[in-house]
Amino acid sequence: MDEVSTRSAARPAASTAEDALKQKARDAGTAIEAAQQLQETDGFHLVIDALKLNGIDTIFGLPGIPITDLTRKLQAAGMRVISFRHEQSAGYAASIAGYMTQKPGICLTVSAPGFLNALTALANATTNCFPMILISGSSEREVVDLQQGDYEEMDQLAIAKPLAKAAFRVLHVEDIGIGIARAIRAAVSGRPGGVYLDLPAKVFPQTIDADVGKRSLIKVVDPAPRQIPAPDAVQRAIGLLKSAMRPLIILGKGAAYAQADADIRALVEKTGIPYLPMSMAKGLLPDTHDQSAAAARSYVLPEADVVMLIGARLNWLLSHGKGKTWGGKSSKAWGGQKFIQVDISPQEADSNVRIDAPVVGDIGSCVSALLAGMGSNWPSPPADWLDAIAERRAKNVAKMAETLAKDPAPMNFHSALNVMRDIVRANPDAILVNEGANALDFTRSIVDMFKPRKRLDVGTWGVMGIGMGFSIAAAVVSGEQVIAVEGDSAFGFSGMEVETICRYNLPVCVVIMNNNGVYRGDEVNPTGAADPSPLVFVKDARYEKLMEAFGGAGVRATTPVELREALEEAVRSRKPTLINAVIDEGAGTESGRITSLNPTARKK
Ligand code: ADP
Ligand code: TZD
Ligand code: MG
Repeated sequence: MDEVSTRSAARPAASTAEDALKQKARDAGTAIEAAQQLQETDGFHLVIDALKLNGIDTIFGLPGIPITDLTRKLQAAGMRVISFRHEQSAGYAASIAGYMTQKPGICLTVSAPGFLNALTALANATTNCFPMILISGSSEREVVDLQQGDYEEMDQLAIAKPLAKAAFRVLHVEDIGIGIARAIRAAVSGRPGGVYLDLPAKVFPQTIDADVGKRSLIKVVDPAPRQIPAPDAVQRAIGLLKSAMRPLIILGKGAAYAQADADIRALVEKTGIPYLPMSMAKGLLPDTHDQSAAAARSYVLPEADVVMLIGARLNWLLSHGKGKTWGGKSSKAWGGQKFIQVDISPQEADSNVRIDAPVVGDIGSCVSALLAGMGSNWPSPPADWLDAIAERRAKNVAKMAETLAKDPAPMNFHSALNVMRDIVRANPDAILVNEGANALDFTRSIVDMFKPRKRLDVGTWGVMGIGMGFSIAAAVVSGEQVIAVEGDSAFGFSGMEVETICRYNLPVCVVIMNNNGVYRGDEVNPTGAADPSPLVFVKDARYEKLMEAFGGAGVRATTPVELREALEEAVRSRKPTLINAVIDEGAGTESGRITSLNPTARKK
């Protein structure tokens, strides 16, 4: 349908009064005036109105054909438009905004290359169950489909489909409302994920009668409906948990996402069961909680007899629920545990090992049903189990304290992160973004979190490049201080966004754990030729000058004292800051904690 017929089809019969107005406007000379008099709207405005109607107030994107004017008009309409230097960062920002707020984070890009740049973030959002909508402008369908070589030609919908939870395209202005409603529902209902919405250039300037346009918009009612678990499933889970001699609870980022913080804490405390937080579930209960078994992880996983997973998948991060980590005799053998899995996705159960008691529903509803079903006198777990954990925990904590107390020169991960740990304890509302290998693993194990959803990291894929996008979104969405602990390699993936941080004057302090390379900085080219090892970077790189280049504060810190001072000042001033923390280049290990997954490292 071409534009003219679309418009005439959508428009109600003109009244005589309208005809008169139209004539008058024509007489006045311009078509624009005629349109104004008739109160038409267009695709640009309907996209904006549809988003606003659904409570979307922030857009992460990067302008260009065909969405330049949309970014401008979004801002003019009072929305926050955060404009990035690379679409991948905008995409990561949108996805983590979605995780933090339970509203789909919106990323807006141009066609083909801009779309592709954001696609990694969309796929990562789907993988991590973050609700996000990637809206990309696209070229002329007729030309794209005949492959006639349009400007930035690409069949974006087809490419996005396998990487997104859902993908939609709007071809007519009157379908914008439906398109956005479907995208929102797909992103946030059930298991959240990344959704693609394709908006061809032609749709934006298409006009439609303003009233008709308004009526075409949908305010989505109950976008993420509660999913109540079946009572028998709840009873089955309670029965199994009650039979346990060595029970364990594992909290995942799905539990953090669900924002059922008080009930989750009540469940853990009422049962007295030790728990392990997955990386982004740290802080759901304070890491210093009595029942945290994090410091005894390698003891509790193989020893537990009944494990309740709440919003955590038995993927590689949990060694697939089997093998030696779980006390199995060989690398793929079941360790004998019985599993309860609380998850919104019915397909998640049995993905890796048998789930004896799946509880399917949203975590808020499931946890409150479990709490209700447990009644008031739940017996606490056997004392020998709790005592054994407490003993391991105390031993490991003491060992770690000893390591942290050392002050080697040059600084290592431990002595630097000992400072970070103090700063985060003193600022529990600050949001910690974290990526790298050693820089990630050491931070996760050393830096305690005290509040829910304060730790944002590389997630299910262990992807590098989330750093600045996550930091920017976290600061924009929450207004809180953000501290990004970055490997020097990890930082490089999104480093140019320090300009974005300065431009929006965000309270982000980037701390680069600078060990001159990927995992460590002391590798050499075995041939002796001039090219450096593929794993190392320029020695003593002055990353702090990058932040200074855009007006932020840059500090080079070579000792824990200097690092502490710089961090305290960053938090006090809330100024964009980059601290180049110089770490011993020989301090790290290959692949950090996941060396066993690295095929060549095992040969060594
Ligand atoms: P982690 O990496 O922390 O172990 P995962 O990303 O593997 O966590 O698992 C998160 C799980 O949480 C997913 O299986 C997802 O379906 C589930 N989930 C996400 N949101 C909810 C929710 N609101 N209610 C129930 N389950 C949820
Ligand atoms: N590319 C992407 C997108 N994600 C990845 N995870 C990798 C490459 C591989 N990779 C890791 O898994 S960690 C890492 C890379 C390149 C960087 C490690 O170096 P770092 O951290 O400087 O960030 P440490 O502290 O030196 O270990
Ligand atoms: Mg490094």
